[in-house]
Amino acid sequence: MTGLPADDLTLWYDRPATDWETEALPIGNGALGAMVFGGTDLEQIQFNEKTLWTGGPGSRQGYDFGNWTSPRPEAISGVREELDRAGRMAPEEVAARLGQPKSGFGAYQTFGDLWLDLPAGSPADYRRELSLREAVARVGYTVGGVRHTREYFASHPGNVIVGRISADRAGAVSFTLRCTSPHDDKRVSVADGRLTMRGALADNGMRFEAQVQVVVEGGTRTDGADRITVAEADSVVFVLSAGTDYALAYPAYRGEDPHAAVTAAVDKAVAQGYDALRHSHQDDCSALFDRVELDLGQEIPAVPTDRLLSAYTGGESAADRALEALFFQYGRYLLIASSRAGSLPANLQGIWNDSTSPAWAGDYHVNINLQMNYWPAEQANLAETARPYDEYVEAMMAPGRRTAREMFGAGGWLVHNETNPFGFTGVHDWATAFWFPEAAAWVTRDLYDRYRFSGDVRYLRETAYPALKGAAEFWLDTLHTDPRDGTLVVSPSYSPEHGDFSAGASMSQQIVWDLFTSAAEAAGVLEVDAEFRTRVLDALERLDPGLRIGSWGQLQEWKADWDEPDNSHRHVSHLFGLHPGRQIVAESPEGEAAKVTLAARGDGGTGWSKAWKINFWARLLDGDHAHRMLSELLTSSTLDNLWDTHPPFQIDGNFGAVAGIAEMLVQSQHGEIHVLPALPPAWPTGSVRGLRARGDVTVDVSWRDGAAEKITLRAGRTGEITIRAAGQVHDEQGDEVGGRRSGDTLSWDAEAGRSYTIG
Ligand code: FUC
Repeated sequence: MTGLPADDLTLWYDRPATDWETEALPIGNGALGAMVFGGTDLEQIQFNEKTLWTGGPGSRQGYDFGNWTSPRPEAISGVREELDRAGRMAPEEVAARLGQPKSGFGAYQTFGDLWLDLPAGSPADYRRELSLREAVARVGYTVGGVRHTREYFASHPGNVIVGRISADRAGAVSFTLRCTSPHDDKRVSVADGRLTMRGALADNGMRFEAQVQVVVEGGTRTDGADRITVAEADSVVFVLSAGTDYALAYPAYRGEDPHAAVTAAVDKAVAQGYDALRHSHQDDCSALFDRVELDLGQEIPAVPTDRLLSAYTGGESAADRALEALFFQYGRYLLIASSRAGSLPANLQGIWNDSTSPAWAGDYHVNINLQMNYWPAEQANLAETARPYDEYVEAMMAPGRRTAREMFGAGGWLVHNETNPFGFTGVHDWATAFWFPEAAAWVTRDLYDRYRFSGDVRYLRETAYPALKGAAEFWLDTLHTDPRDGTLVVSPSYSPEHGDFSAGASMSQQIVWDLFTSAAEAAGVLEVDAEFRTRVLDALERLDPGLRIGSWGQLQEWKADWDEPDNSHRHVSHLFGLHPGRQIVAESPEGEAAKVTLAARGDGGTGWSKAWKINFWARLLDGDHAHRMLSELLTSSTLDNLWDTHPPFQIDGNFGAVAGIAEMLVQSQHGEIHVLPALPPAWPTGSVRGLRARGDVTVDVSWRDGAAEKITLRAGRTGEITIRAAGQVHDEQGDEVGGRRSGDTLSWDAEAGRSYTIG
């Protein structure tokens, strides 16, 4: 119907959205985001600019980066001594000693809404869609024999949101465009078809500005005081850009007034014209999105996406495969749309937020959520989308050093449980979520992992290593000798959002193990800091590794065996070493214990928790259970617009699921490439092209009846590749390459730019 393009990578619906969270469709370019409703007499386009935040320096509440507002010289050592003595402490008791009320943390803000008041009519043949390949949202319907079409996209090269309103009859486009915002201190003005909304947030004085230029073809345009009316045009294009005076720069976090940049973006886009903008947008998105193709044997039925979702059971139908493949590619689309160089990383809602007080402030939780957002970046061949994460981590080091010094008297840097765009590296006083000094170690080991994927030594030297080294220095200064057994432990230590405080909770230990392992490797690769490397390796030897098998065969969450078999807490923190870490190997005693733990925790949880469990089961080489978790996520934690829900909407589950699916198909965390490590029976036949493995290798594989048919590896750099596979390796000419076999792995010397087939 409707003459609008359809393929299996399009979300579509047969009625307008009425609900922002569950129905509207997201577009974005990393800095700007919008949610399209597709109404027929009133169109709503809610929009965001990623840096518009209350809080931080200048906040009315007062802001000190979460650092203690008065010194507490013995506070941490006092808790440590108490833990040495008593073994455990209630979180409330620790929070009373180490926490403090949050002040000036702020929240991510909606920017505003663009409205199109349209002529009333009785629409027929309605269709609203989001094409992932084109990164375009469309609305189409017929009124009185005239087909009306609207098309929206968010251009990264142009830093604008573009809309085109058209009809298949000349002179049939009429509407009034206006802009609203919940922020009080603002002015709206109109001149020469350009609407400007400008103001400053009452809380922190952050300046913001949006401009929308309306360009008509045919008909008339009339500028009102705060709106623009178009009558009887053939088609209309609008171009919107927005910005703030935020800058990711400690300590003031302010830069230039946004007026000049917003004006320039809109002027330039208008001068380019619609077709040029659309082409450059398509080139930009295709260059990222088209790198990966996933075929699970899907056949997309001709039903709207909400019905595809409600019919989904995770069974054997080709329609279920279609939803899974769509969900995978949608996650990739969302990462491209919410994380591009030049802005902040994707927050808890990516970039999309219609509120002035979103859940958890729409912030950057670093006890898993921000990290999860970036799990797919490398594996799903979108490395560029992780630049904002890298820059954000780098920018956290300056405030994090101050927190390390003032709270712990330590060198290096840290960040706790959650943070904002203003370097909040200290604490608050929510007892079960205020203490997580391991977060810096976790985010920096992610940077090192990025190096493991790309092999880019310059990135390692300039970006990953300084952050890694600073995080390691903090822990070298801060680890505590456990009087019970002489091992080095984190103390006070708290397994995220669960149980009591203790010394040496498993996640704390596993994160520090990963950090030290990565830091020592990195110093070795770079041939720098020999003395530091020796200190790290010595500490690693004394470190309690956080891997204990408990009384019921479980991997223990704490150093003492406190786990309860009927506990189903959503955080399975003590499996960090299994995923995203690399400390736990499947089919080892710890791997088996991880299975016992996971089975006890069950398949429930919030959206992100289910997404994590896809990754866990994939790493345990249990494709069936990994697939079951994907099904759980789709049947009970996915909204009609295929957004993940905690509830409410939280984007980490979308990204965690992409990573999980990738983990089912290709793994490489243990120094060898493992193709189809966790292929579920539900996916007997299929293919994937373009997944990435560590060592700068791109993997294509097709499979039939559950077994690999053809594996092709493309080497990005010259060096040894090791794969766990039977058979031999051949080059593009079909000649056998001298492979070295060791057990079930095969290694050979690959040359940059060449492809190799295995079989
Ligand atoms: C962590 C989780 C919650 C939620 C929040 C944003 O604290 O435990 O479930 O995802 O982050």
